[in-house]
Amino acid sequence: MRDSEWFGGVAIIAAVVVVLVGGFAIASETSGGSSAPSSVAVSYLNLTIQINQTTGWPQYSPANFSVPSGEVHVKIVDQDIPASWPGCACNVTGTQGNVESINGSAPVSQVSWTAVAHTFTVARLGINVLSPAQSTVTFTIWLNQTGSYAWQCVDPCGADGFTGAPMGVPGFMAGTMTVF
Ligand SMILES: [Cu+2]
Repeated sequence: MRDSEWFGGVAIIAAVVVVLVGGFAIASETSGGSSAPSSVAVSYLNLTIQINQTTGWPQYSPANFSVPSGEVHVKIVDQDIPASWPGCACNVTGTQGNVESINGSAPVSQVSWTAVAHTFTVARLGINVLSPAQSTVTFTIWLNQTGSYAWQCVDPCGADGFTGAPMGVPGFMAGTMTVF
């Protein structure tokens, strides 16, 4: 390589760096201006599962709630006592990537039946999320259509497995999610 070729290469690299730095500066100015680019609406939904002190039943709180359409980051804090669900396939479906994160872990697409205490299941949207006791579950869902969607826990957490309260009791292990 001759010296003139080497210096030519350096000049081209320097020019590219200048263009990149210049582009970054322009992008920063634009994002701080009044005409911010249209962005995807992101909202947050926090649900808690606690033992109702009056009935002694585990209860989702809130059980009936409204959430904007778009991308929703959901967090479920499950404070119930440990439980298991023998025979459960316990696959995560209907979330972004069909995964959930438990206590900040790497995303998982399946949860061991030995740990599952409750579920958050929205049949019409194909959403099924597993909730281990005394854990925090996070996941992201996309809500494309407004309307009312029934949700329920399909884990047999009732007095007699699949039957009996609070299974299917509105305000406890069932409710309505309104997408607006
Ligand atoms: Cu349940």
